[in-house]
Amino acid sequence: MAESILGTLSESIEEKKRKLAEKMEKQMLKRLHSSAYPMKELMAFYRCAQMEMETKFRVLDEQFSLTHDRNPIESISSRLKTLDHIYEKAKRKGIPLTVEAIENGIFDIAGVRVVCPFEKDIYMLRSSILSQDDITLVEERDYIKNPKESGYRSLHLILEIPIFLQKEKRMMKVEVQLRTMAMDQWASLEHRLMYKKDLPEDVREEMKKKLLECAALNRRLDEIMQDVKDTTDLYQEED
Ligand code: 0O2
Repeated sequence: MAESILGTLSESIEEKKRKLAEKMEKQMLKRLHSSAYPMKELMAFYRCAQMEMETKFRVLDEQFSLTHDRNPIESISSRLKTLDHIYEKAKRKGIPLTVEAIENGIFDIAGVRVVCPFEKDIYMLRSSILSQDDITLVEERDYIKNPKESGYRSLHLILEIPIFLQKEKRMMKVEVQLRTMAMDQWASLEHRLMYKKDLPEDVREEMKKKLLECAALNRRLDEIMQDVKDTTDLYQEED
């Protein structure tokens, strides 16, 4: 009897705690939304940083194409994380929902994706961008040399870049993902096929295996393409 009363009591305490946590989270979100201007301003700064970063890569592409008669960049795309995704990530990482904590704790709010024909283009662009004196490397994850368990490959750089405002210079972080066309094809399809799909566990595992197989094929494709390029380049140089 006493045990069941205690049990019910602790359940109701847990329920109260959960409701309080929910209430606090709602209040924090409300505060963040009501501080709409600082958050809007931060997002505008990220948009500017994203534009600056895109331009840097476009300039490198233009200049390289002049000297090498081909483009090292196939495409560039950008995205800003939505507020919902920012809040979700902040919650997952235990980051307080304040504008300052979000800026200091989430580095991929602005993202630029650069797709290259060949793997060597990725590392050439990496060293070109890092040699620019207004760029600082904050973090690097080389999922090409060390692919993720899923098979995902790309080079991720968190770069700090200045934006020049009316009366100040502000340093902003941008995540740059560099990939080959094969890596991009795999990542886009894998994301579309697996993301938020409610698959039975055995089917999910089976599909993961197949996607890993595709990743290995894609990797081989990149190797062969690079080899064909390097070989044909040798003949071109001899002409
Ligand atoms: P979106 O819409 O591309 O922005 P976290 O963000 O915490 O999950 P972390 O450690 O901050 O991860 O960064 P990580 O894992 O180095 O890189 C995250 C981003 O890389 C993802 O962003 C994807 O763009 C991409 N990525 C990483 N792993 C995979 C994968 O297995 N498959 C695919 N298709 N993409 C991957 P977001 O925020 O998840 O999405």
